[in-house]
Amino acid sequence: MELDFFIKGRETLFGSEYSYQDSDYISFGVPYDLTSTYRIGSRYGPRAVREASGNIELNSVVNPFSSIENLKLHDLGDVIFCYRLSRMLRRVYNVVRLIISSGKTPIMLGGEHTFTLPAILAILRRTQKVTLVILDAHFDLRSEYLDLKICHATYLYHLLRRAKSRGWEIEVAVIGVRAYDKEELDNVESFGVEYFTAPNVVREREDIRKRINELTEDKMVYLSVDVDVLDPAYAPGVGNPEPLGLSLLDALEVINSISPSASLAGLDVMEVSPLYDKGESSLAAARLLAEVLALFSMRRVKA
Ligand SMILES: [Mn+2]
Repeated sequence: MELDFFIKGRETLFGSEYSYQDSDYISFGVPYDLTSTYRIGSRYGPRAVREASGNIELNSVVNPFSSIENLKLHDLGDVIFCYRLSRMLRRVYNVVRLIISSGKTPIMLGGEHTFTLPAILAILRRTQKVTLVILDAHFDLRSEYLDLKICHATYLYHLLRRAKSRGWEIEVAVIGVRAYDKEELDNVESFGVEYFTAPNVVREREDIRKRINELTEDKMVYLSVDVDVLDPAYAPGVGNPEPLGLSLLDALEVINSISPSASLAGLDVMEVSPLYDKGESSLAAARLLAEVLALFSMRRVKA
């Protein structure tokens, strides 16, 4: 149609225009934040990250010879909102199930961190094992929080409990953590969660790089980034900002140390809450996504 020459369509992640069929990566947003306890507003995260992603260059800053210009990505749009969390969890589970059953890699834009639970359950149901690399200021390992069982502060607890009860193999490393309570530390112990605090990431750079590399060697890796892993100086627009966090470069260094032999089972970038800043957090999330995708697509070509 002649109008197509003049009109830009719907905003997609990185302006991608590939069809679903032609794509390796499928992105979708989850505009839901009803269990947020502090700064509500991550429902606007997907939209803000899409907008930011359309306004940065597609080269990789960290790996200068790679780019996501030709990344085969299709952006589905957002999961249809409904109030009831259980139904929303089910929707995300089904979206991820359908994406992976068509042989493609899901990319989820949050939305609250809660939705990492159904995303990984969908993957585990298919693969029975996964290595989880989580960047987060928090463990999210409470068994319940403020009278809610499933919420942004408890998703990892319920994921690990279900995985264990079904006999699925799940290895977990939480990186950049710096805010937790006693129950969570007990759960870290009982679930065997490996973790590196934010000060450790800076002080023991080489050791941590080595350990992440080892941990992910030949593994199916799911990477979950809660943007609050970054210091509020870099990303003030998140649900639960925590001082003393990572810089964007620290975070990218950690991600870069994922073994080249790992394959990417899925990826999410959660908790961007754009009402609390002037776009810094969405830009940080978009840049992070671009770097991760550049890294893995470079590897995909090599493989
Ligand atoms: Mn968090």
